[in-house]
Amino acid sequence: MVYFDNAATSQKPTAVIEALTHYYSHYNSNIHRGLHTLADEATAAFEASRVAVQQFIHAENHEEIIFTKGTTESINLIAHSWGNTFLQQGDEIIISSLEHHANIVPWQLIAEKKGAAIKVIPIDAKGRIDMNAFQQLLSPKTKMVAVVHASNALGVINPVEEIIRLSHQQGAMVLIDGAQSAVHLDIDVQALDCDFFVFSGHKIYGPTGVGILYGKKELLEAMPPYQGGGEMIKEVSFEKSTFNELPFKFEAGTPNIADVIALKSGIDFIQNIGKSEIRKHEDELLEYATAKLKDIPELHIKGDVQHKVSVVSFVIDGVHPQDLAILLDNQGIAVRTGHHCAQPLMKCLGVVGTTRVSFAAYNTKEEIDILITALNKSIKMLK
Ligand code: 7TS
Repeated sequence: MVYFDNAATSQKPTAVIEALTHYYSHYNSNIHRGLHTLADEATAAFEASRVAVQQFIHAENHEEIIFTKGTTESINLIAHSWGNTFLQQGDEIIISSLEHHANIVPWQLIAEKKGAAIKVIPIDAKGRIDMNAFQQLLSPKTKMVAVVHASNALGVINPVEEIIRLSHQQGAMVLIDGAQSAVHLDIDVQALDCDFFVFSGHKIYGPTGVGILYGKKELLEAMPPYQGGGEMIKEVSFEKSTFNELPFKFEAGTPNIADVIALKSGIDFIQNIGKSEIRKHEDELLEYATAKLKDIPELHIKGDVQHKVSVVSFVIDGVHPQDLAILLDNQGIAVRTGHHCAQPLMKCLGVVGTTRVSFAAYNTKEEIDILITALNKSIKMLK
């Protein structure tokens, strides 16, 4: 089995699986509200995960880390809570052509409700953002710039530092979708100075069902709760409720305790090897795979740029990605094919979909050799 679908979700280190089992076997309990030993233990582990995430992205305060169920929910929370409060008729939201549907649809929903407009930054044929066009789009009407850090479909890394700087000059907020970057790149939200940074635990070797929303404290404090219920209140009467402080204001109900706790083991896995070591390894795999893929005459890489994370996306003349995926699967190779939840991007690139190969820390060059052999065999069968 060769697993090259890491951009969709990574496999889980043993320590992550054991952290889940250990929690359920030894200290399963609800958190923040029990006055007993198990509840204290679970609460401490849950909050330790928050601190681990804070350090992972170098946030100033642990209150700025909100646990959600994924990148998708994090963006929906911001679009709903921030958007309902701060967007007005005629305001503009800028996104890029590279966005995952999760960073398009929530903005469409709130834009429609508030009478705001969405503007889209174009890209060139290699998937690079057109920074001149971006500057043309930016105006005092721009209230939010929501862009992906690294494209899930192509791997292309966006110049987010420059995007943030230019957006702030116009007084716009910036949300960075870090779903693909958090695992590969060093993230320092204070140095970036982004207003929001969102990502998913399951793509950084953690369990599914945990997402992270980082927001600057003063912004989160100015935003109303997303959902109401337990945990997020200070006092409730039938007439009126007052809300808990950060981060609990945004974490209504019993959270995903086990998965949040186990996320820390995923982060520890990355930190123990070292992000730069992992990146060095992944870059080698990327370079090796890119060179080998380019040897196949009818294969064309999409997003073939220098500055990218370990994702290679390609099309093959006369071969439908779906047919290819089935043949590769029969040979024990997991790749992703299709539009990668980025239909507008596929349209910009003029393709129906691509075949995407994405690498993680545990992949090897031998596995790439297996892929290349299988690809050549499959192309022969399909042509
Ligand atoms: N943003 C980006 C850039 C993503 O890659 C994904 C998931 C999401 C948002 C949504 O994350 P979720 O955890 O809330 O689902 N990307 C992919 C992918 O490329 N293949 O499967 C999921």
